[in-house]
Amino acid sequence: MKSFDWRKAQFIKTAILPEHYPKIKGPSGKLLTEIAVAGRSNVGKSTLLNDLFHSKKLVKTSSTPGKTQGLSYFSVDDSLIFVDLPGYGYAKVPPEVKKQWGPMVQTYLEESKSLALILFLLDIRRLPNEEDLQFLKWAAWTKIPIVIIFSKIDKLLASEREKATQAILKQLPFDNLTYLHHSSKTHQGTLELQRLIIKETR
Ligand SMILES: Nc1nc2c(ncn2[C@@H]2O[C@H](COP(=O)(O)OP(=O)(O)OP(=O)(O)O)[C@@H](O)[C@H]2O)c(=O)[nH]1
Ligand SMILES: [Mg+2]
Repeated sequence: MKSFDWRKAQFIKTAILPEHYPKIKGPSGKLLTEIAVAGRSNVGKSTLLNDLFHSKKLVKTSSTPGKTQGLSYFSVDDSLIFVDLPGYGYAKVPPEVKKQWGPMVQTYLEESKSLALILFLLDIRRLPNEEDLQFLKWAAWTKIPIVIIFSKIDKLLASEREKATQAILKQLPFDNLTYLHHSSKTHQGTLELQRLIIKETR
C-alpha cells in the first residue's frame, strides 16, 4: 500500500449548499472518500483535525465557539477528505444561524456522495444532551459507520475515565458503538485514530 502522509493536509473550501460541495477525484477517477467530524461547539473537532494533520493552525479553532458555521473541507495527501462540521449548542449564536444548522447538517449527511465515516465527538466530562442524541439519530439513519471519540481525556484522571465513559455510553441509544479516547493536548489516541480511519476507509 502507498504510504500515507498526514502532514500533507490542505484546506479546500467552506460550503453550505450541496451545489458547492467540492467533488474531488483521486487518480482512479473516483470521488475521494470523505470523513465527517461532528459534535457540539467547543468539543474539540477542529483541534482534533489539527492533531491528526500534525498541524497547529491549518484548521481554525475557536476562541469564539460557534464560529465554524459552514462545512469546512480538507484534503490529506490527495487521498482522503475531512469535513469539519459546524458545532451545535452554543448559546450565543444568533437564532437565524441556529435555525440553519439542522438543515445544513442533515442535508450534508443525506447528500454527500462519498461519506464513509463519521467521527462523533463527546467531551468525556459531560453527559450527552438532546442535541447530541438528535445528531446521533440522523447519523445512524444514514447507516454510515460512526466512531465515538471521547475528547479532552487529559481533563480527567486516568482512573476516572472508565466510569465517565460508561456513564455516557449508557445514555446513548445504541449498542456496540465503536469508540476511542483522545486528547489533542497529550496526543493520546491520535495514532490509534489514524489507524482506525485508514482501516475504515480502505
Ligand atoms: N485540554 C484540552 N483542550 C482541548 C482539547 N481539544 C480541544 N481543546 C480546547 O477546546 C477549545 C475548543 O476547541 P475547538 O477545536 O475549537 O472546538 P470545536 O469543536 O471545533 O468548536 P466549534 O468550531 O465551535 O464547533 C479550544 O480552546 C481548544 O484548545 C483537548 O484534547 N484537551
Ligand atoms: Mg471548530
